[in-house]
Amino acid sequence: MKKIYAFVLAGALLLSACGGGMTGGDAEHMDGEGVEAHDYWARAAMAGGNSAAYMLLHNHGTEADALIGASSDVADAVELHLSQMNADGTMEMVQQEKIDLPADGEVELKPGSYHVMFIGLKKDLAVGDEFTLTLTFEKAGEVTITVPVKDAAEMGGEGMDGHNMGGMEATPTP
Ligand SMILES: [Cu+2]
Repeated sequence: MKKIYAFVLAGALLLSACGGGMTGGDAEHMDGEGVEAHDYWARAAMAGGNSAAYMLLHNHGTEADALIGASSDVADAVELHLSQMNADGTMEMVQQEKIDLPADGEVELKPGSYHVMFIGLKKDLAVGDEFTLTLTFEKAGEVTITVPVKDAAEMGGEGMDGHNMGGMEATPTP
């Protein structure tokens, strides 16, 4: 678990370094209230395949909330997933009914952990593309974001030097 954390942290730092200033200030920005999505991106993938979106969700409210669903027209199905490590070291993805979002707190959707899964892409998601994703929260309602497509290897594969993670087989998907 530690290995994955280090890997993901490197990706998050990379993201915040290049993701600043690209948000448009629409529904996802409700200053000091409700739920905000930050630093979102989705992994590039081919039509017919699967992809996943990652983001930081911030709950500004004083009550706990939860992500209870997501929808997009880029895929046949959009599900909430959690990737987790089995005792034998293999990764598996488990569908989640919801992803809890604590009061005045945040939850990170990231490779190898929580993610929004796109199953059966209707078109290629190429690096540089964007698509619309609607997130549904238990209390905050719907938040629609425009998600940029990025190269997952690039997002997570850099900044790994010095972590001695034993090679790419430690990289979970998605
Ligand atoms: Cu998944």
